[in-house]
Amino acid sequence: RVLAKDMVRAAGEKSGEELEVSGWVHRIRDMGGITFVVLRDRSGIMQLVFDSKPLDADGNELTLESVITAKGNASLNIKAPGGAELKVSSVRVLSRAEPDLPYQVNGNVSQFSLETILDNRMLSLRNPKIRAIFKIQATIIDAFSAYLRSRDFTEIKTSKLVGSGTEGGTELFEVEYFDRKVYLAQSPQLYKQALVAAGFERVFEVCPVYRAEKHDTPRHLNEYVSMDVEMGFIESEKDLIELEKALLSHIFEEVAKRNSAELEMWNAAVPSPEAVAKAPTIPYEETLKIVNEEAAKGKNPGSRIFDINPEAERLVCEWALREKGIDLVFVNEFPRRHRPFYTYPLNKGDGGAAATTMSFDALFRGLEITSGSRRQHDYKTLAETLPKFGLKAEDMAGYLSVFKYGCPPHGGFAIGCERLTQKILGLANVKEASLFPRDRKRVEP
Ligand code: AMO
Repeated sequence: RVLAKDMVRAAGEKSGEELEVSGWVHRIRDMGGITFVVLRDRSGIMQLVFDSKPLDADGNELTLESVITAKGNASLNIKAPGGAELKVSSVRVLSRAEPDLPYQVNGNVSQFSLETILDNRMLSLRNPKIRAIFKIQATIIDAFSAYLRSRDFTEIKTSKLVGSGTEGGTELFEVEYFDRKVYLAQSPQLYKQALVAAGFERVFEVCPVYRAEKHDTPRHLNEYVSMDVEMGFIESEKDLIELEKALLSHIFEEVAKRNSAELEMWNAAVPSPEAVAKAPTIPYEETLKIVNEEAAKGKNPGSRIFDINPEAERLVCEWALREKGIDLVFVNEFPRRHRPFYTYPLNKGDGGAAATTMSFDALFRGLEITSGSRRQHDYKTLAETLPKFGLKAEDMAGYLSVFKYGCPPHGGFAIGCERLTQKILGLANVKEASLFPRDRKRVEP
């Protein structure tokens, strides 16, 4: 079987030979005497030429999206998509599509609303431009994993059924588990830390996580893919920022190398490693200052921004693009009140709400894509900290035992896979970067 991407080569190397192609009927153009059919396979599209109306074995006309196999001779034709075409001598319909397609697969993606695209997900995923999103996502996950393996990280898979939350108590989905209640994991946080302490030292996990967030925004999913990293023997969050810069550089390079066609479909580009190297790290308070100076130049010069909210994320990225040549910013030293209980203080022994922490976020093209931090690994301090975050030491006994019996200083971060995909391609909504997104209303398909 010859793929669409290899048609030109096949037309040259195997001229005169009969070739076989298979795929979905993408377009049909009946020109009277001859019919052009554009066939789509996993690699792209190709043109088939029939000198009479293509029919199946029962004499039915070909329908869009039917799956067929065709045989014939290939020849070069600069007017055909891809530059070659197949003159068909025989065709077999492997699976006939009903003619009443509820979604126009060969249409222009931008002509459909997100609702329509998601309501018809099984068909909309057939569109090459939509499928391109997930080809790029596959590269992101592959490059993420490959880079970490090359740095001696071990891949882990941890349970998604957990006894308690980690990222703040409110966003948990309850699950009935025999005669008790458990929760869907919001993050592999506690397990990745436990495995560092267990001697793995360096671990990573790519996994679904669950957030019972009630709001419907272009940046939130209720289930998303978390790309998690945890690393022992670090000094501060700055070691993690260095690691993430190298990791993102590698991911961007691989996407540029393997997915140039997909990037082109979306008119998108990834930053170069040189640009990533220039991404600034700015402490939280200083970031707020920059953001407010930027806001003062904008539409509402009187309004003040007190938090790194979505508006602030956008403004600081715009600033960085202008001043540093890259819209990637690492914000570090967040106040304790903004971070989970496990975050390590910047100044030893400082547990107060006003204290600063060894933590960071990565903001890319106006959106938070990563949170990370050094973790508190002192057993006593942790046990004292839990109640301040509304957590009970009894519920967290298993987690606490990690620190009771020898745990190195460590830290890590998590990249939201869909958010990174969204920002690489410039998608308006993070749901576009999820194969089967879950939101408050949608659990189908
Ligand atoms: P955090 O809760 O900030 O940190 O999440 C990490 C990253 O995950 C992505 N993300 C989301 N993506 C889509 N929909 C959501 N509802 C959503 N929530 C978060 C973002 C975010 O930056 N345990 C820590 C990480 C760590 O410190 O290792 C954590 O989960 O890209």
